[in-house]
Amino acid sequence: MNKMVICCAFLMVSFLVSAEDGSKLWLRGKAVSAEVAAKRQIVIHSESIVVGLASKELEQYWAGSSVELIVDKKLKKLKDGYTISSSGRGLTICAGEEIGLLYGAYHLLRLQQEGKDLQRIAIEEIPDYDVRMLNHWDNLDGSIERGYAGQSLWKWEDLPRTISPRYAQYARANASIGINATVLNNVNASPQILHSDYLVKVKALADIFRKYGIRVYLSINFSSPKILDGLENSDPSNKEVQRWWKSKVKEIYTLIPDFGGFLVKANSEGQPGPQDYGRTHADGANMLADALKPYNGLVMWRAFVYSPTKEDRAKQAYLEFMPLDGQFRDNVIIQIKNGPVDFQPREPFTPLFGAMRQTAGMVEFQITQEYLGFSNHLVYLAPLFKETLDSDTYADGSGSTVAKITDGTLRPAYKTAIAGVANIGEDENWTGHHFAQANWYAFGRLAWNHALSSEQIAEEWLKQTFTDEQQFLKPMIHMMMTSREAAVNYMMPLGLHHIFAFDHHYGPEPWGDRQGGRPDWMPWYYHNANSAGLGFDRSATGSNAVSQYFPPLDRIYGDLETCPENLLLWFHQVPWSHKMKNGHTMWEELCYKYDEGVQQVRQFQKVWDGLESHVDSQRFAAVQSKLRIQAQDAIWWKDACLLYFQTFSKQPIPYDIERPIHELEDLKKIKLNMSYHN
Ligand code: BDP
Repeated sequence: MNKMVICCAFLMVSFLVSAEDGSKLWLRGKAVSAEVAAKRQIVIHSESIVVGLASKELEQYWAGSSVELIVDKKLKKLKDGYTISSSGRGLTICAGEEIGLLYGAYHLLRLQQEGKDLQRIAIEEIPDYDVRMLNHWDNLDGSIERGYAGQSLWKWEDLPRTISPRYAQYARANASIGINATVLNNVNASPQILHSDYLVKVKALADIFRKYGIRVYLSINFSSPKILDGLENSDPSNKEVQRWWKSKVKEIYTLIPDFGGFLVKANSEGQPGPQDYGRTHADGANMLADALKPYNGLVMWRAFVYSPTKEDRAKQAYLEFMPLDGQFRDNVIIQIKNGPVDFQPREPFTPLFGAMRQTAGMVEFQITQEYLGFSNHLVYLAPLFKETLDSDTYADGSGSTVAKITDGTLRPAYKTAIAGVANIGEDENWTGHHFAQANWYAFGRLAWNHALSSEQIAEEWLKQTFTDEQQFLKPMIHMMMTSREAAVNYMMPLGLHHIFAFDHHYGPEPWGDRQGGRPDWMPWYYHNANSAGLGFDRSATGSNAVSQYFPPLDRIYGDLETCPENLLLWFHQVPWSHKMKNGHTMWEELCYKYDEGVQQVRQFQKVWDGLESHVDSQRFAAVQSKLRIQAQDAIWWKDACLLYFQTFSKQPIPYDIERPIHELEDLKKIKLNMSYHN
């Protein structure tokens, strides 16, 4: 070998060693040496696979003292949680259910990874929600609706025979943060998922996930009986249809004894549902609930229903579901998007939370960034999740937060649940953007404990995923913590919403219009810009959506003077000259907010570049490049929205902020070639 070849080989090897594609997520513990392992014991008293896994994780990665893992079925109050305590001899993890031991093991490993003091430990962890679930919007052809991290992880063609190693890696990552349920397929569901050929594939996945405490659920198409088996209709009051579902459910449970249940999008955006037959959502949900009940299965019935009527879209879920309160079986949970329109950068909470007193409700968040820059923008979503969970509904007086309404504290429930629409695909780094992994992580952590602060979760994640060096952590926690507000600023400040480009939802299109298209899919429906002002009047003089909120929120939101300024244009059509609290006019404030958003992203770039020495070169370059896209997009958003709204406000952009660098007419010509899927 000549010198050149040796040198190249050496470079190759060192590249491979340092190659960092992000595939390890936050699970980067180093395997302990035989010497360290010999000094301590991991003691278990069970043959079960889950307990075996807990012990294996500790054997491999735990560098501390001995650990004993004990299941005590009497510890019911822990649910699937655990305690960890220390004594002279070492540590003990106790749980009421076997899976609790695995969660406890991951907790210990997390503390170790974070460099926490492990000498004296007294931990008790009880999860806030029973069902902590991901919703995959994955189609059977491998595409993902609103997926920005490549194709689906599920290789339906190859299942059940070929098992990708990523299935177990996925399950392990979820278990490490307490996620215990997964809906495998898109809410816009193909009936085929219930075909026997597919159910054996689903079983293969369920068999892998079970070891990690994860139950599989499926989205179903309400017309399945008719489409799959040629029944005359899929009317829930038709006895044959009821029988069909009962026998389908039996078939599923024979294959998958711990199957979780169904997620249903019915009579929404063109999906079939009970209303096709003059029946109600309750009729449809109850039919499925009755079929699932003997197996303790659940129905997650989505409240995301709206139709192009004269009624404000933001009011429709409430109008549809309130009259049905009390009519649902106890194993039905109404799955409600955090905001009343649709996963926007900022929305108030959906007023159905708290209003339904006799029906279980759960929050649905979107982890995939359909409306937040796809996998191109660094937007840390824990503050958005917390904003909803901590919102006071005032349903039972002050302190009735969305979290307390949904976690069983204020509304007894057969099972409590929370869902997040997954941002996971087959990309090496799972989520497209390295920092989008933090949103998967944050969802899991908050589903377990909604009282955790966004800062704490960011810090945990950064320490495990990158490094615990303070010079890195401090600026990066700050960047993550401000990133959601930055996105709101450069996209839709002051309560603006849904002014996205049609269909794919990437980039601005406040001027957007489609001949003959549904008004409630058009930006003008939401921003109502005209010479008088900007915003949607949802006060008593407008759509009166404010009346769906409990006092005093109805009054607070309904009055221009008391409405929080970050929701002003959500609830009011505001004159351009309206004086804001800081003395700016609404128009000036809009300009400053857009500018602030752009400046924030430019600052993110500077901070990241300055941290190069703390990050491996591969992830450094990847994030740097994404931040460049984000900065360009932020300017695009600002120019598009300000130049367009200026045609109504007819006022100058304040002279102390950056001037637009685009022409409005050029921006209007941009048509991104993006499909709905991927
Ligand atoms: C919207 C998405 C659409 C989903 C829908 C839903 O644009 O792709 O099918 O939500 O949640 O935001 O059903």
